Amino acid sequence: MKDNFSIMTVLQEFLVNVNRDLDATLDDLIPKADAAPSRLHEAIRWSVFAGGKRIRPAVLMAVGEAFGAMGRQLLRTAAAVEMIHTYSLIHDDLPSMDNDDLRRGKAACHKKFGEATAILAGDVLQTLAFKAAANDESLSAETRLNLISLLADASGTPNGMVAGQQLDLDAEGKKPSIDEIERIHRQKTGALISAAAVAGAIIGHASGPEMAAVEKYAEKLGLLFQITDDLLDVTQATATLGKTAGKDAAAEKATYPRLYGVEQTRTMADTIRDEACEALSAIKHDTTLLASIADLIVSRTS
Ligand code: GRG
Repeated sequence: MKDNFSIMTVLQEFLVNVNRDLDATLDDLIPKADAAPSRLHEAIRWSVFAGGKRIRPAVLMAVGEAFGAMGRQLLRTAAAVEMIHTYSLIHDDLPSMDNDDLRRGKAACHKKFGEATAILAGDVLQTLAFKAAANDESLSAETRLNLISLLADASGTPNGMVAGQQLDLDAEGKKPSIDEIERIHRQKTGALISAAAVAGAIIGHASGPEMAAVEKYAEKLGLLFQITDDLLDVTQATATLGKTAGKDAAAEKATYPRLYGVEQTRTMADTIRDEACEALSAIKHDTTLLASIADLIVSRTS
């Protein structure tokens, strides 16, 4: 049995390796900054390589590796998920959406390159993501199609991220019920995190019951991530977050702290972390790393 310190050391090492390999894959997949039209490619690279935490790729790689998949079979899909995530952040920061000047500790894409280029940079990242999944020669055609369908459902509508963003916009200034808040969280943030975990399980050929366990774990992880994000928005400073703090309250956003207060929300986050870890018990492989990712999410400070 490993102690907590060695589990965290293994996790840190895993994250460093994921970041290194993922960045190399993204660098391959995205046109170079000097390729025409260079303003567009500079804008894409500005946002992709701005220092994100790479949580979604880490979840995908950890699940895939738990089921015995090789890193090279996982990296393109992990890059696809990160490209979809980065596109969503670029569009979310636009004046017509969340109107934020700061992302990943740097100027938001539209502040640096202008609104029109930022919209196009997000558009291109989305198409590059699906191209990366379609052209992944390390996977069978059937697996690629399953992954493309999974990513499309998680990104779009009616149950994916874009629909979740619309629900979030619609809820501004209202007092949504807990069910409505959960639905927004599940779609806006949870859907892509869940898809990352499920993609790892698809690539690792998880059995039916194990896939159900991954889905349960992933659903809890997505919710946990958003609840933590809500908590950080009210408890952390802008410099620590790398994005503007306190925006949810200012926009009267639908959040857990707004409904339950900070302390009760922390307790709820701990319960959801425990439920995520319980779901892992149905998996007959080593899931220590997956449990430590849930711990990392609940204890993160940015
Ligand atoms: C505009 C299509 C569209 C969708 C927007 C992602 C999203 C949906 C909105 C972002 C708003 C937001 C701050 C949501 C909270 C959870 C979240 C997705 C945080 C950002 O993800 P991190 O913390 O970011 O993983 P990094 O920069 O580390 O990758």
